[in-house]
Amino acid sequence: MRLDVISIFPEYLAPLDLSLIGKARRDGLLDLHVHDLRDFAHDRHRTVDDSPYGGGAGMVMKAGPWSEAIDHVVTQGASALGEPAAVPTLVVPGPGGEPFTQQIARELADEPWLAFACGRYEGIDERVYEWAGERMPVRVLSLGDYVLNGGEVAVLAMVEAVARLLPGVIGNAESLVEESHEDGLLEYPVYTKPAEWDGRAVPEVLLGGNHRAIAAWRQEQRVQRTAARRPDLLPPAAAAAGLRELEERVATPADAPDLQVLTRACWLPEIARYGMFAVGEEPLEEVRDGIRDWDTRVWRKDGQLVASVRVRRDPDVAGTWQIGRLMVAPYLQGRGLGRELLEYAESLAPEDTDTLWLNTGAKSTENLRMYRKAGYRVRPGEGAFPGTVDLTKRRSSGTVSG
Ligand code: JD8
Repeated sequence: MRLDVISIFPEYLAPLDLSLIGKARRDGLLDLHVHDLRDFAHDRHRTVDDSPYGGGAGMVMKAGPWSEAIDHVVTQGASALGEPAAVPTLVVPGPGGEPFTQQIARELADEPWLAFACGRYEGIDERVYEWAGERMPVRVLSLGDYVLNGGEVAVLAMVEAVARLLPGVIGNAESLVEESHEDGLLEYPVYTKPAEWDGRAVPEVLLGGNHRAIAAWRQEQRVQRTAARRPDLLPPAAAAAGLRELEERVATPADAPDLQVLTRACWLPEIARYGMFAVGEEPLEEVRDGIRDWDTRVWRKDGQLVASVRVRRDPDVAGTWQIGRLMVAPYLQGRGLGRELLEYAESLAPEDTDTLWLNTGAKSTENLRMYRKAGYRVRPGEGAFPGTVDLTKRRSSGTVSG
């Protein structure tokens, strides 16, 4: 990739000689050229700015030097690329620009040639944007909702974000995959030696060598952190508005494949943490049997199955209403949908119900916390399945009580 940067402070871009970007330049993966705008101002003082028409504070950058500088970059670059008609995508950082994101970094990384125009003062004469737009693609991008004194810092960040996506720049491209903003989730916490530091231990799961467990723990950390720190990154509607926004239906055998997927996604942490394999490896036939034997409700968002719960009269205990397989898609967890599902499942209980029953992993801390908060009590002894506990709550007619 060819990169050209125009600035009145070319030395500001010196950090791009360092580290991985510097190495990528030396390895020929990146062809970066920095140009001094003042080289295109021909008066004695190499003036690139003047007072703003209409008055006001500060100075505005003149169109002349900019158009000459951009012309020079295009001519020099096209000849270097051996494509006389080639033009770069011109990126002009500005506080009013389109927010720069990982998605835009990916788009720019697919370009063969980028040119960056670093403004200063109060900005660049607006006619330069129009002039350039008639000659090449122009993207006005903002680094973030705060004010800098010029475009150089933004260009440093954008060049690094783009260049590190180029093949060969980052040693193991694998590490690019699990990064924040790559898939809309923030990164998981990282640790290194010593295992004990300042009386603080590294999470046990990371020391166990069980890669499935580690992957599940890390995914869960990513979802929780994103929900806590950047809920804006999570799909809005289904998360915020709750079940109401989702299409609810009684499940049919046709839902079995999607239900199997959701079940495995929801049981992965259980499997990882406690080896609760049974449910996580339920064959499709058994999923269909479950749909036949339970009143199973499913909720879809844009066709994707994102939540489910099933209920039935306890076949062995009259008056007991069983609630099971309460599931919320991992990316929607942590937003109260589970509690809503539970309340909904309770509301389906027939009039003659006196006890609400459910079952969960004996060590499923989050589930146990939610059920206890909803008034359920853990029954003594092992639950209906190995490694589980049963929980019940008395239901007096019309109302639900502990
Ligand atoms: C380019 C001149 C300074 C901006 C008067 C302060 C980006 N996220 C960002 N914040 N600020 C910039 C940015 C600021 C710039 C220039 C980018 C050129 N300035 C101006 C308008 C108000 N001064 C930016 N990307």
